[in-house]
Amino acid sequence: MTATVQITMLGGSGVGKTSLLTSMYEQFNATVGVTNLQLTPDLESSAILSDRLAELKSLLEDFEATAGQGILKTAQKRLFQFDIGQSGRRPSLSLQFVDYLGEWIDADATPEEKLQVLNLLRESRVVLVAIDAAALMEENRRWNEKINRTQQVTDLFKRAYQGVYEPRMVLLAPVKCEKYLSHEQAAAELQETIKKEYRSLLNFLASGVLKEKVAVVITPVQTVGSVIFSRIEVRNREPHFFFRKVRYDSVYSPKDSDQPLRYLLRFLLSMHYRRFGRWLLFDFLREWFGVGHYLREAIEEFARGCKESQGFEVVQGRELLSLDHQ
Ligand SMILES: Nc1nc2c(ncn2[C@@H]2O[C@H](COP(=O)(O)OP(=O)(O)OP(=O)(O)O)[C@@H](O)[C@H]2O)c(=O)[nH]1
Ligand SMILES: [Mg+2]
Repeated sequence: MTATVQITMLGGSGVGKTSLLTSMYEQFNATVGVTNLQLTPDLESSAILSDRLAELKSLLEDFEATAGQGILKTAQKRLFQFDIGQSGRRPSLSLQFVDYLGEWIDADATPEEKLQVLNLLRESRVVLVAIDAAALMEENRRWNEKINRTQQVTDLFKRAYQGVYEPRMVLLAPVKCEKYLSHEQAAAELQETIKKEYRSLLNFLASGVLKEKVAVVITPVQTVGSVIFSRIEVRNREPHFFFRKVRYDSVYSPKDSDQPLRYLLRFLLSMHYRRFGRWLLFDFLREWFGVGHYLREAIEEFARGCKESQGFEVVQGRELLSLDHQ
């Protein structure tokens, strides 16, 4: 039996959701390959993500980091499916990443579009909130609300997470953060700013039953890597964020894009292990030992590679990421 879990990429238009998913996809094999697991994308997902990857690899020396510039703008909601299981066996878990159009949470989105996002959040086991770090950090946070829509993201969670029964994970993933991870002090500043700007969301997730049910992790990712924030140009009151390559011949070199994937798999496999364990105990005890063993090993392997410093932090719900707590 294959269990399916849904994962939503959340964030305003152009913050970097599709790029984040692309750079995670690129890391799948390197991250999972060291375990006894295999991750297999469906053919359409791998074809589309390979195209996005090619675009990320061919960014210009000086480019504007907005939807439709650099990489193709997401034109419709898409599901990317990846099956995961013991190498050579039938997959036991299927991951479905949902990538939607950031415009759906814009002020002028239709009620139907907003409702779709709300339903996605309700149904998703894991939510990756892509946060445009340049909009968050530059010019005294002046553009943060406009681009990251922090308040709206918070309100969406408040509505979606009423009556949450099963464990969830929220990954706050600052992207476009090359400049802010250049040294330890800058990384700490990024981390603090996130906690400050998302305080209302974090407080909500730490309230009542949610505290035990929701794991929250901050995982900064450089989905391009070899570029740095350059300037903001304002035209017709709209900000345009520009980045440039560190050197004219710099090549695409994403950093830490394996991290959200590691945390995500650590959480999902721990949950899968606990759930699987309950019903398998009756019948397939012998097989379970085999299955249980490879899952345990994989979870421990992912945990070993999870970063917890230089901007990374498990804000709450550490027990949901481990097998010690049953
Ligand atoms: N410097 C830098 N630029 C990035 C990074 N991630 C994304 N970008 C740029 O931001 C642009 C928009 O990224 P997308 O991934 O399309 O954003 P999105 O959130 O999927 O946008 P919609 O699909 O329109 O909602 C890309 O064309 C890249 O040029 C990053 O980590 N660093
Ligand atoms: Mg997109």
